Amino acid sequence: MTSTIFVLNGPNLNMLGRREPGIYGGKSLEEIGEECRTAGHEAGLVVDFRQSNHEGILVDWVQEAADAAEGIIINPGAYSHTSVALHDAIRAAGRPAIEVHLSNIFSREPFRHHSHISAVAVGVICGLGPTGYILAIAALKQQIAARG
Ligand code: CA2
Repeated sequence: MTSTIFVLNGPNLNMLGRREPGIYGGKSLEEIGEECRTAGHEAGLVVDFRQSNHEGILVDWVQEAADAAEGIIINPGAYSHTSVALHDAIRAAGRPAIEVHLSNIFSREPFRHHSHISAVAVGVICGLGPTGYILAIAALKQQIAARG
């Protein structure tokens, strides 16, 4: 049976490709979403790719994933560094979650070095640009299969 995964993106990631290409690369979020859908299809997964600038909407989607998805890939954007609500939602969802960042958050400002999400993720990928999402899809497929 085909599994669905949610790929969730947080605040300002809708700006990708329009500003700060030196940090985040030149691809738009729409292009990354299309690449994720293609990689998911090749892996036998349906990718539901979403973005919101609102913390509560991201929490709603993580809660939805508990029933509607087998796993979650999330780039929480700046909420990584602030959101206990997203931490709690991911913990409660009971689905494997992989945290992705386009940039290497550890080579940037100190306030980006801690993520509230990492402790409730099965793994974290950062610094590899959009490739990180594709690697996360392959890894999440393994996680889902291992859970039966
Ligand atoms: O590296 C990442 O993927 C981040 O999650 C991106 C967040 C940042 O707050 C995290 O520390 C690391 C910011 C996304 C903002 O994206 C923009 C894209 C273009 C122009 C402006 C912002």
